Amino acid sequence: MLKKGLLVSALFLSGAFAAAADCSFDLKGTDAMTYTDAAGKPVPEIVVPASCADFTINMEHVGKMPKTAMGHNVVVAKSGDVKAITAAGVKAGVKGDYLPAGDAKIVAASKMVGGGEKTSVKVPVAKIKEGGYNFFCSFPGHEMKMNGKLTVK
Ligand SMILES: [Cu+2]
Repeated sequence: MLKKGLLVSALFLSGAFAAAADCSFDLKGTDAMTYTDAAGKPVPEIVVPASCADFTINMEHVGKMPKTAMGHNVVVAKSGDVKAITAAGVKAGVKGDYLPAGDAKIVAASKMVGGGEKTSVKVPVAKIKEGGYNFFCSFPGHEMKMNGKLTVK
């Protein structure tokens, strides 16, 4: 009885961990104005499994610079809307996380963080299923380097 119970909980736990891994991605932000994966490699694209209801992008700022100088966030929007969002974001300033408040073009956005801080953003997969979406940092000038494709497969 005890053995069977342990096996069932082991299976349940491994299933739960696998699901969590599939529907999330761990991104790092650096003082060099880049996003990297856990291994420190560039992230030109994040593939989102179509089976996920929500997809979470976790972002850890592994640098040391403050939010005011090298802040990073993760914003999701249609590729064609990125420039308009970052342009409007400059006006919002660091207090507004360099994002226009209430802009319908923003599908999802994390808060802006500085070195040593973490944040995350939950993306409703149904909203990005049609394709053509990107993830990027809205800190002024960062989108040039901190920008990748978000592809549902
Ligand atoms: Cu940034």
